[in-house]
Amino acid sequence: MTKKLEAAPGAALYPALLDADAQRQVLAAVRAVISEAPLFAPVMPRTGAPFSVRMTNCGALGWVSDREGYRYQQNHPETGRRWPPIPPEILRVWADLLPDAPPPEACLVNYYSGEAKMGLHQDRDEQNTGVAVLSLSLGDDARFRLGGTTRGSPTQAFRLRSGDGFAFGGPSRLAFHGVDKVYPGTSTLLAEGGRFNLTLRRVR
Ligand code: MD3
Ligand code: FE
Repeated sequence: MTKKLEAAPGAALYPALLDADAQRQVLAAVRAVISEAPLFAPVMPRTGAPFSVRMTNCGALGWVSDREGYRYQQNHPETGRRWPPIPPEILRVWADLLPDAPPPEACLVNYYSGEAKMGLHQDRDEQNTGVAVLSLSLGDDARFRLGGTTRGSPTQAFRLRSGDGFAFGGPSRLAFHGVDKVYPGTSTLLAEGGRFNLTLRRVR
């Protein structure tokens, strides 16, 4: 039923994975997470330079970045409270696409305003890179860039739309990737505009 495109070895794009109703349900769940665990403004290790995205997390572990470094931790950096659980609507998507994987421990929520972007990087703060990462996009379109496992390798660009899913396993799990830009005004899902990206991961 769900269309699946092999973007690269181990990288599967699921265009329009979530229909409009499912997007609204997942968005409502994300809003509830943010009300418990507010978006925070991460900064780069050492320099303290701000990210242009704001973030929060749900799940047993959340990814944070501050002057001390990048890491997973059990508590919100500002409230000190545990992250809220991953909502069932979001866990269901993981179980549907990755039926053989153990449940995710971390769900990073990134919010991109109109000007936000994310430079090319690898996700390697997880001890367990044998399980795929699952990304869900909500709101305005974005230009997503996917490279290979070395910084110099050629890259491909994909336009990610609200409701799209993308799973990165196998050799793509350690691929360089980033978000070049968002396209403001391309979705009406978020009243405030911009884009949410949810990234579900196994950490340990
Ligand atoms: C490929 N987020 O949070 S999602 C991140 O749209 C991150 O917010 C971007 O990169 C975003 O680390 C990209 C797509 C994505 C997420 C994780 C990956 C691609 C990936 C992990 C490994 C390889
Ligand atoms: Fe990443």
